[in-house]
Amino acid sequence: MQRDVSPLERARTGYRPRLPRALESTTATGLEPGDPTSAVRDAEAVRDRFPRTFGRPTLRVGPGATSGARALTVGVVLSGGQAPGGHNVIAGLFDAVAASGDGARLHGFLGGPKGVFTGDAVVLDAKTIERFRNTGGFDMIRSGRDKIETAEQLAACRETCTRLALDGLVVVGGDDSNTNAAVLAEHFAEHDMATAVVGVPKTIDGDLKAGPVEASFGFDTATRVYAALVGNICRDARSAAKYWHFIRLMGRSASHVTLEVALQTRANVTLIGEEIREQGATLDEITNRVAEAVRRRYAAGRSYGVCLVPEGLIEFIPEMGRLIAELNDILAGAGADDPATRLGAESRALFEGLPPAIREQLLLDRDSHGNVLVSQIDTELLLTGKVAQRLDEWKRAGKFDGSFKTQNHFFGYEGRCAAPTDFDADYTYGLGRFAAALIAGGHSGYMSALSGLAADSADWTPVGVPLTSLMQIETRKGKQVPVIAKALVRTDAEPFSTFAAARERWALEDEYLYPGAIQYFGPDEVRGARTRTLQLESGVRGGGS
Ligand code: FBP
Repeated sequence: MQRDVSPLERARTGYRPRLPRALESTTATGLEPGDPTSAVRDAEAVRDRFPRTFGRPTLRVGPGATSGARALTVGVVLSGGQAPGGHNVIAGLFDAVAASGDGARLHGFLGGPKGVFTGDAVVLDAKTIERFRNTGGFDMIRSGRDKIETAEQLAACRETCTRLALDGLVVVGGDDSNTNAAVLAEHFAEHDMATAVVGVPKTIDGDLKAGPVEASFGFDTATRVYAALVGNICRDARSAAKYWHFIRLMGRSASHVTLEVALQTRANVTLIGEEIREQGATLDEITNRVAEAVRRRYAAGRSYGVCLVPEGLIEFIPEMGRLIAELNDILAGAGADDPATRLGAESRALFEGLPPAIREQLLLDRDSHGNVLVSQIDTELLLTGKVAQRLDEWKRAGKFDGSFKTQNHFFGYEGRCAAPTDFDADYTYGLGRFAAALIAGGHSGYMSALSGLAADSADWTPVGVPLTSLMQIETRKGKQVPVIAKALVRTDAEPFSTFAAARERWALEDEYLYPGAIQYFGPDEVRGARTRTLQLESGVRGGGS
């Protein structure tokens, strides 16, 4: 039965994503190698782990070169958290695969990486793809957070790809999932498999970027959803003039989402985890900073405000970060009945001083990559509790005589499945098309990337980026392993400096911007605006969003 769709969804499925000129010839695109690559850091150790796929050159579309099109059979898997545009990666891939010749086929693995090792897949046909063009969500084939790591799982993936005679497997995921893709590419190379493994950079967190990979898809749409909501809250705060709103924003171990939303809305106080780590600021110091902003605004006649908190803040506070790292190692080991008893003295004292709810949340199961689930930790509540305590102390000392009434929010899931903006719709469609070109050329262990994203989409440059070139060694589950490096907010880069130069003013005055809802129709400069982060990183200054 045909499902009912909203008028917007119906209108939006008719949108035709704009392709970079370089990709107009679909899979017949020939690719030319650049210089060999290394790794972000720890090159020798990364080479040892990836002897067959390390050091490959980047690939760019060459003038007139063709790769010799043949009918392709490809599999695609969506991995990790949802991000707007996933369906368009599949649509771009589908169109390129379908154009490669009669008998071409696209398999969609169901429920994330587990679908690959259990061989759970469906053939994606034109009718299915049509229904999902330009829609948000990953519900076409769903996602999952399983990791492909054991020898059995790797062998099962090999078996699946051989059985389906895949020319390529496209892994759409974040840093951890693309690390998985690199492992799979190396394993397939070791076994002389014909399946090329290609990654696509996905995550609303915005922390999968390096060199030619300028942004992960989904960041644009998700931050616009959050900014619209935060803008509305800023206006409510100013209208009612009685609440401080504390808003935790998704982004896991990076504060890009929070920084972007601050730049789009000019909320009064924004905490950036990376700066806090650099400063070595303690929870007590952070509490003082926020309480001081409350006190100063009250003195200026404003007993309201908006404070943005990155969900990963807790890991950036040095003493909390140490505590979480210790807990991660303890929980990764077997038979920890009461993990708190195994903490070192300093961490144990800190742990015991935390509110019971936070203690429980810190002990929740880790994800399959060994990460703490920061989305489950109510950091904004921890902070409002501490700030309220501090203001009470100041009241008793005669330093503050105002009121501090709070509202707490957590924005994350609200933005991950929104219909992609024009930017994300175009970007993801192009990434899917280019992934097919990499497969047609037999290039395994590559990430599909489009560069020059601040420019018009017709001018974007496709680049094949070796996955190993994005790697470094990190400790995971107590072991040293090569992983794709997370790009954190850089306090010496333009997006942060722009924010830092204005934050004193934003804290005291009401300079709020109200970005409003995402526009899918209307003037180009509204529909096609780039995030402030992308603009500032690309050297475009000035203007609000
Ligand atoms: P990815 O890194 O997999 O894209 O996930 C992003 C994210 O939305 C984080 O911002 C958040 O902490 C996490 O997923 C939540 O995970 P879950 O969906 O499993 O609750």
